[in-house]
Amino acid sequence: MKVIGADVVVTSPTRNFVTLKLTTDEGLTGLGDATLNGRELAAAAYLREHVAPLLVGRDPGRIEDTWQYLYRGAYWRRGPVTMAAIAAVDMALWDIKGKAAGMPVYQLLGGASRDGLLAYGHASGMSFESLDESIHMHLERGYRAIRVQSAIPGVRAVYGVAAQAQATGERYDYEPAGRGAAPVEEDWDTAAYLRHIPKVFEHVRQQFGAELPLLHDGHHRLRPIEAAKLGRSLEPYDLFWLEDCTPAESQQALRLVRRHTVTPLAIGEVFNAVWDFQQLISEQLIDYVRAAATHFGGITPLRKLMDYAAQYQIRSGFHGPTDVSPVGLAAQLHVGLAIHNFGIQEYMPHSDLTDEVFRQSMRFAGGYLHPGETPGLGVELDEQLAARLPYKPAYLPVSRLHDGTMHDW
Ligand code: KDG
Ligand code: MG
Repeated sequence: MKVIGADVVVTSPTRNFVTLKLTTDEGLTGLGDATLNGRELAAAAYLREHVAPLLVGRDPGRIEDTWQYLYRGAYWRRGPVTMAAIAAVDMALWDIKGKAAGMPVYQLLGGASRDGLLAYGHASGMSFESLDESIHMHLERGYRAIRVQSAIPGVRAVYGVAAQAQATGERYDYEPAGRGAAPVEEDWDTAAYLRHIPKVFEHVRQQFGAELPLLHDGHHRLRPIEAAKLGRSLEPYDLFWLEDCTPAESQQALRLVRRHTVTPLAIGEVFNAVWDFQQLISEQLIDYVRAAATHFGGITPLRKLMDYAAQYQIRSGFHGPTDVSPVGLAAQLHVGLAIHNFGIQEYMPHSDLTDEVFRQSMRFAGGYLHPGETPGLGVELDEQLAARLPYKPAYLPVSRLHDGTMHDW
């Protein structure tokens, strides 16, 4: 079999997605996700200009070799743009291999290690009351684990907190990336945040009891000693994890956090190679790996990363926001089902329009996800509909302190 076509589709059904479609001379096709929120066209150009021409004529069965060719052969290794492009190729090749074998990809990875993947949903609120409504709504939808984010008194807008939409009960695709030519500016106050968040979790535990797994995302905003303080102050509320408590690239910062708190830590949604995790895993500075197949070079390196993490009893918590496309989500569901050291899967449903563009075999029931039994990844792209929904510029917000200083968002 040979690859005869490599097409890049950029489409925007409520948000932007970059998808690679590979076509073979035997009529099989494969899909891969290269969506890089706020930098979509850079990933699309990298694929179109520098990767697609190299794929035509190649044997799609040689997944490892193609991955190494694109990674080692480029000289300029790593980085989110490069690794998202390689991820799309890798996923598309696994999709083709699954279709050729007549099996879902998880079967090619060793078969299922469990019946379904425990998922967590995103609850948030501007007040305790709206937060409670949002948690109730998620529980009614079947979620058995909940991420809790809250507005902070004195801070105008907090990233990850949906102002209204959540409590309406309607299908909702939280889109933090605002459409427009430039990012929206939000503000931030670390001291106010550190004072308020323990009160939020005290309230949620009082309302929802001791057993519901609760998670929280710090969005890389704290210095190590602040993160240590937060982790310690949240200990009475028994979090499943505290995510991205410090800017993730400073691996040694986590030593300090770890010395002061036993709140479990999850990190890595912005990482794109095993080297970003090396110290965190080998020194057991984290408990959960947050990588996404889309930003980590695809299924092949994600599987290897999890085998490395398994030696240190570190589990998966793959990044599953709505800017990971249904193709990227499917890729990590197949990995999560196959590995032994699965932990939890982030799951925010995509919009109805996104689900029309990407038809999925994936299902969510009773709090658990399953990639389905369709051969390959289990996602089909409606190219005609995708073509009618062109790219629109959209950016994540930026964040400033009250004196105007730029802060880690
Ligand atoms: O593109 C960035 C978002 O995917 C990210 O901010 C979402 O932090 C996030 C999460 O944990 O889902
Ligand atoms: Mg996060």
